[in-house]
Amino acid sequence: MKHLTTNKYVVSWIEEMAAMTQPDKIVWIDGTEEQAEALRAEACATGEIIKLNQEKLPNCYLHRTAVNDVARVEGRTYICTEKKEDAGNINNWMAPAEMKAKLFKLYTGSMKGRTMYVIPYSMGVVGSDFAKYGIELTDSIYVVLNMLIMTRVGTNVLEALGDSADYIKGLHAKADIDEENRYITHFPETNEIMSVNSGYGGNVLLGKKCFALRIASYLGRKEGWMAEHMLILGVKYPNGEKKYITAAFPSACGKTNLAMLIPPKALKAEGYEVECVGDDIAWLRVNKEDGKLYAVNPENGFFGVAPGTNEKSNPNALHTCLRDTIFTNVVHDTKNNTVWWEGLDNNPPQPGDAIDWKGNPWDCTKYDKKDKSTCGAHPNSRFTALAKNCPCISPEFDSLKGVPVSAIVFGGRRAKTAPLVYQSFNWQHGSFVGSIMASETTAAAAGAVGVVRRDPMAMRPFVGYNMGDYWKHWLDMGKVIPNAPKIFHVNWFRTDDEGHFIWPGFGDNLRVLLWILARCEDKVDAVETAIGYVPKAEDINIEGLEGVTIDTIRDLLTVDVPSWKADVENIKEFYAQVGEAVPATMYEELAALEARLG
Ligand code: GTP
Ligand code: SPV
Ligand code: MN
Repeated sequence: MKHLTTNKYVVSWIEEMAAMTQPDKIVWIDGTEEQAEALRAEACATGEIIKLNQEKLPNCYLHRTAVNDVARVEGRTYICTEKKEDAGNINNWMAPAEMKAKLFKLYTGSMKGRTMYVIPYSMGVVGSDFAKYGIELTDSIYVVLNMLIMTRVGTNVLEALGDSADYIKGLHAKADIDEENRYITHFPETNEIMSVNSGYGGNVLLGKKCFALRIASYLGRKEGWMAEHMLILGVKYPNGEKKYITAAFPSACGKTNLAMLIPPKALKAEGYEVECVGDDIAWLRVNKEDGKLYAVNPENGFFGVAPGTNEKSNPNALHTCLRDTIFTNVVHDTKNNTVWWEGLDNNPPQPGDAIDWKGNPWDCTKYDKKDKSTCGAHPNSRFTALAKNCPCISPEFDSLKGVPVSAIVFGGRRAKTAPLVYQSFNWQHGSFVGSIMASETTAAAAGAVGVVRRDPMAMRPFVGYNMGDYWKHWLDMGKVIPNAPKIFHVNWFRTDDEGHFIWPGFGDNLRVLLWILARCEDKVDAVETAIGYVPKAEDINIEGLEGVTIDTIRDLLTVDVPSWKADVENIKEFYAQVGEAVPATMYEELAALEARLG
């Protein structure tokens, strides 16, 4: 076997993994277009992917996963540290030796008759201070093609790594796609990720949630930086000035949509623009020169939710995935050889011309909004698309030092309780606001949908160590950022008594972002409430907004004291569950909130 590197740590690890999985051959991924094209052709020949209409959707493909394998599996995701308390009560834990013994059985011989692909990749711009390197071994061409979009892949990564042992080892084997033996496991103390029996997104694209959040959050605490489930966007003012915001919302709660928003007409006319730096993950470091927190997006593409994406809700995302895209689990329109999903438009492919996400003929006339089993596209179907194809991608996307963050925004999907927007009193209180975040669950993870659960900093499924220690890291970071961002909380999802969203959302969310940025510069007043600073209703610009009056805004901004009191009780239970590692400061903030609520 000829390896693309002489790095002895890399070579010996690959040989060890190959001895266990026993592939027929090993192929290095070099990042060239020729190799990618050959792999696409091979995957088309086996039916693993379908080549779509190349006139309408150049270089686009469709893939369907196994029916039992359509989302992240939190119940089968493990943090394997030597001591259980280092993983904490919120993560699943198993001792490394025990987990490895279990995995050894599942991996042994799993690649017989298959090819093992070796993917050298970088999270962040190769050679930048932020960048971290990884190698993923996989027996899935689909994974290779996705990684080529989502990360920076190629021989330059190996050159940058040199002889160093400082890289993240990732092993993925499809095995039998057996849910009973599916494991997504992390060994933060030895920089290893091992995934088996899945072929879906976040379970197998190991650079994403496994590395850039779970392992990176662990490294961030050790090294004094942060890895967060956050979008990064820039707001360009009519005078040309730019301000950057990061926002943490749980899975399928609006990061991609906010990151690429198109300003409403009235604001566009004034000259406002929004630029996207990232839609899912932010790595944050303190800049020594100006003492501000700087953010980079370590990814190279978007793995975005398809359903609901349309010309009105998110035209930028739609245009991003018109070329060089892999669609997963959407409807195949066989007449046009294109794709469709719920919420794209009102012209679904007709019976006879439509194949659903499971690969069966689909009858759109039988579609019933309330019955998920009638969907053509899976609710968690996705597009994998290149960031550079996004019409509003920021010129700072490839920046080596990142962008300075003015505001950090937390947000969840909550029908009641959380107002449209509020500002925390300071960093410490803001960290507390993050720790008590709650949101209704979505199709992004296996399990029930629509159940409110606490999802601190939108990181509940992604913290690679003890949740309480993670909160302590947040509090500690506040002490070492001289010019720290201000921290806010938003909720686009408040509903009326009939269950309709009150706030129009999407592009109109810019109206809220402008209030947030005005607060960061002390340009606007606010009302102090028990939970934080809330806008004066007249300070949210509603010019040109149909159906929304100042009374609607007042309603959206109310702090409902009884429901907050009920929430406090639920927070106490959650803190008890997180356990001993919860910093005393968080309990002080909780007591202070309770006192202010009266
Ligand atoms: P992950 O990729 O899973 O981390 O999710 P994400 O946070 O990027 O979610 P995304 O932007 O893809 O949003 C998913 C869902 O939220 C879709 O169903 C959207 O239609 C809906 N959504 C996004 N923004 C808004 C909004 O402002 N208002 C309302 N009502 N729905 C929204
Ligand atoms: C999420 O679930 O938050 C995602 C999709 O962004 S996945 O990559 O599958 O985790
Ligand atoms: Mn995500």
